[in-house]
Amino acid sequence: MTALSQSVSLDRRGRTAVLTVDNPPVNALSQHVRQGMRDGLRQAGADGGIAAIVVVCAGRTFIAGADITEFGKPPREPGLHEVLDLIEASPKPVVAAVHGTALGGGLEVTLACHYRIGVKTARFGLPEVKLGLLPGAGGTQRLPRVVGVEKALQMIVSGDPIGADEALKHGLVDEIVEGDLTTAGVAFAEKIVNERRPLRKIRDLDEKLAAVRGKPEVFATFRKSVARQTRGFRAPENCIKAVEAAVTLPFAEGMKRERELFLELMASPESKAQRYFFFAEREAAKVPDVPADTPAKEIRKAAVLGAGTMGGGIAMNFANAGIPVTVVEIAQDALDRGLGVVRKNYEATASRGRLTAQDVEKRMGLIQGTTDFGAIADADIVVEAVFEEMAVKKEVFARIDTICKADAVLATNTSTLDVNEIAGATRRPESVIGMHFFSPANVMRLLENVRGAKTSKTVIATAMSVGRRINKVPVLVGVCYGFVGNRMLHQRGKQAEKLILEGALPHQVDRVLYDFGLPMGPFAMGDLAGLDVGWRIRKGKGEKSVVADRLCEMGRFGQKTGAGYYRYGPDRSATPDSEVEKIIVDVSTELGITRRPISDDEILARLLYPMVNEGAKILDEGIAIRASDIDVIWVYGYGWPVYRGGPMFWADQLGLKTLRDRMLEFRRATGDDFWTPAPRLERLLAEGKGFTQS
Ligand code: T1G
Ligand code: NAD
Repeated sequence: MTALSQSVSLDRRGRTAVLTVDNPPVNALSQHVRQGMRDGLRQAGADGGIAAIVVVCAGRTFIAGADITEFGKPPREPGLHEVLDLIEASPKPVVAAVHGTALGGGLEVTLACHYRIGVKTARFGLPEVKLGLLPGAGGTQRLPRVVGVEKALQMIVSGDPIGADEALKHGLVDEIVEGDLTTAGVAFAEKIVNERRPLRKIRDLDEKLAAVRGKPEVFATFRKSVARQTRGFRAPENCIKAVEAAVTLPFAEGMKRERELFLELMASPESKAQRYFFFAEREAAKVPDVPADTPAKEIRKAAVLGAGTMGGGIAMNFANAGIPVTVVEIAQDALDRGLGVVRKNYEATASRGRLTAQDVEKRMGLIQGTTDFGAIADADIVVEAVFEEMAVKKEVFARIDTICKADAVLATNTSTLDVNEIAGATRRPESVIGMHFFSPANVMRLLENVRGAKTSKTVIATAMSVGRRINKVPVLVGVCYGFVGNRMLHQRGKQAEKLILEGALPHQVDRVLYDFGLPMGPFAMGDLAGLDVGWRIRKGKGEKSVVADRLCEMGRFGQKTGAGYYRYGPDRSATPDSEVEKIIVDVSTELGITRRPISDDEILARLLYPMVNEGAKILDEGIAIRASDIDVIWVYGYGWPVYRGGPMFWADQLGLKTLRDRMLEFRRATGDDFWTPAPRLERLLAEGKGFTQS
């Protein structure tokens, strides 16, 4: 075995050279990997005793792409294109042997090889679009030549990987192998040599491109089919253009076009944001004082208290992960209603072909309903989702404290109440943590885990790991009113109401945020969640929101009553309602406010700047560990467009001076301390730093 660089070695098995990449954790194509591969290909190429070459990886996966940490830095030789050209031009067959994931530049390496084999569990994908990029090393030119244009478009624009069986079906791999992969790779290479099989260069294939040449409707139809989910993203269109170039241009020119489109994206603010977010999401999993090797409790059995809007969805998450879950309700009818909603949700998913009838029964089989609290005695984790009233919560926690086993994790899904006070209702506050799911709980990926003053590290580690196991993105936050997401949302809500009293209208305010890239604005969101939820909380706290209160007094709770800020049709389409506009104008008059035209720019600043400013306070109070966690919360919990990174990253791109100065302008205009910049904002500005730059 010859070491060619710190991460690549060359070995010889009979007449086959084995090039092994070993660059933990995911064999990214760092400079030393590219250099080692180049040198290995040259050596094996020049060695008369070698008839074939196998490329294989050590560790848990095949090459998972270019090294994202090298992006934005000066390029270092050799480039990936040089390595791939060496592979494809090799006079000896080169076979890629894949396990784990062959992603991005990793899949492009296999596409430059003459043959590809993989293990049954291997996955193949081009996820570059998720980084705001496109496959920049021939993926957009070679993949359609193998799997066809439609399949290539689907894989490249979704960025989602396919499994080995599907890869075999589409000709992306030549064989699925078992046993030791290197041995299987060498055997396959020997077979190729012995059978004098041709050196298949994908660049020379044209049949699947010809099938689409002169049919631009294929691309038009595809563009239409992805328009909704790619709204605001820059990369998908460049991906489509690159595949179009594969169909309309000779290979070498197609590669040039791919390069132009790639470099355009690499320089774009959207890709910068999405690359930032890739690492932000991975950082969010790390809790500085809870080391990664902190033992987490094994969760074999779960329980959920309350089968209402949230309880049912939370139970589905456990069942979806194969974890048996007991759902406890106070009354049989409430239980039947709640489990009925769960079954309806599963059947709706099955009707869309995303689950089989067997899957539905299997998951329903994992969910046991009861009104007997005793049934949760052996649960490893209990998630409470009962009414949002402190007295009810404390009664429930005192009760489960006497029932649950000593090392059970006791979690509350409260969205506003003090987790420490709830924990205080037990004799084991160290076992209590907030697990704040977002509605609909079986869909929204965000999970705000709320660390109480006494929550133990094992309980934190357990909540973080079970969060990932039920396919959520867990972020650890501290105890305060509304935690991170809702606390920032609350600041935005205050301005939204002021804006419609001063002259804007709900649909104008909502359009500004929709155009910015959010799924909906504050008024449409209120109608979706139900205006009565906030109304009950405000009444409980003696607070007022004049227009919203007036709508609720009229029974206009939003979508659930067919009218709120908007009027809703049978298909739930929203229409601005002149009756609401009249109420708003009347309230302005009653409050002595002279209405004025308000620009979209002012609306955007007044909605988003207070959120960022509140984010700064949250960081100063240590409620969030890092600014990028706030961004992960907003992207996964509130649909903040990932191509803008998140509110804190966005503020950095906007410039903290711009933000601070505009806030001071608003403060001068209103005399309202609401617009006072947070100390952290002023401090970072003075230090010339940003929220997300350390
Ligand atoms: N470059 C650098 N670091 C990477 C990396 C990469 N491509 N992929 C992962 N890491 C780090 C990650 O930050 C984390 O670090 C650790 O590895 C484990 O990752 C020319 C331009 C492979 C499915 O987009 O999807 O090729 O936090 O926690 O859950 O066309 O990582 O431990 O310090 O995610 O098991 C295209 C990205 C690049 C794939 C494994 N490739 N990676 O998931 O582990 S662009 C991708 C993943 C490209 C070419 C273009 C996943 C994974 P740390 P992890 P995991
Ligand atoms: P909900 O009113 O829809 O459901 C609450 C359920 O709890 C009811 O079915 C009720 O019968 C049951 N219940 C009440 N007391 C009980 C008891 N002692 N034991 C067992 N069951 C009992 O309320 P929801 O919207 O599902 O909210 C539940 C919790 O989740 C609240 O704390 C809320 O703040 C929080 N939350 C709600 C949302 C949301 O969007 N609705 C989002 C995040 C968090």
